[in-house]
Amino acid sequence: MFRQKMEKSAKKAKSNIILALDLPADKPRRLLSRSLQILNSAHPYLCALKLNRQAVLPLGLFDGVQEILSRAHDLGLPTIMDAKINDIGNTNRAIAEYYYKAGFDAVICNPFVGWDGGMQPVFELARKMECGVILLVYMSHKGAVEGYGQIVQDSTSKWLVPQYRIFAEKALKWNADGAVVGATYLDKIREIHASLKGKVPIYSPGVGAQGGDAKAAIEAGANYLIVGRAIVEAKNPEKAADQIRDAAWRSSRSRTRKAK
Ligand code: 3DU
Repeated sequence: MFRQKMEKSAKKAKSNIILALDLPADKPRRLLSRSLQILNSAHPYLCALKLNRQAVLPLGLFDGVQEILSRAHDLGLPTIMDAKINDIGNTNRAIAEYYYKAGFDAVICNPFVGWDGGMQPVFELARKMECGVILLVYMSHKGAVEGYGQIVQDSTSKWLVPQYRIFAEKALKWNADGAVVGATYLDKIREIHASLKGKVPIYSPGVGAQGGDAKAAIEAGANYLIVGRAIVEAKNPEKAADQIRDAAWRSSRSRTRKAK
């Protein structure tokens, strides 16, 4: 359901840009009105909206966040909660349920906790509620190598492999709706894209403020780009969203043509 919603939305808007609506700390009322302002101006160039705890903490999940979610849904944009859920199954399930019930179409989770008593309850709930689960596979920041990039012994095969390879395999095995791979690591996008065999779409954060390039990330294999500060903190968020959308959409069109 969620995957199809995303595909439909991207096709309609001719955009694979997901807005990360992360604003610098401010008074909740000002945060809410600025968030709605940016969403209202940039929405024609977006395929989805992502919030994280930076927004939920000051605005409240069943308070200010509701206004943003209902506006996004009125505009036809699927919504993603970047919760990076990372606890025992019972807690994970409760957290995911709050977000889904609040109106989020998908949550981002950390596969590090494993399946049994970890992620299984979240996937079961997601299927029941027809919502999505996106897994972190390789994050965009410098220190990602210390966790996602470390060489570990696979618990099943006993082989030494990079952690992110195992996470990519889990994304396939668990039938995740997306895999997050930083736009700042093009070689990782290429490698993970190959191991996902086109069965799990890649969501790439890190374009702009973190140094990643939209065109290069799409050419490497990303399906969607998660963009925050390059839009939100631009003088003209609408124009910034349009420019990034244009570069990314052209590259994804040419990738599709090459693949045919
Ligand atoms: O760097 P930006 O301002 O474009 O924001 C990127 C967003 O994506 C931000 O919400 C952050 O929490 C999220 N994100 C990453 O940056 C890196 C990841 O690996 C996963 C999510």
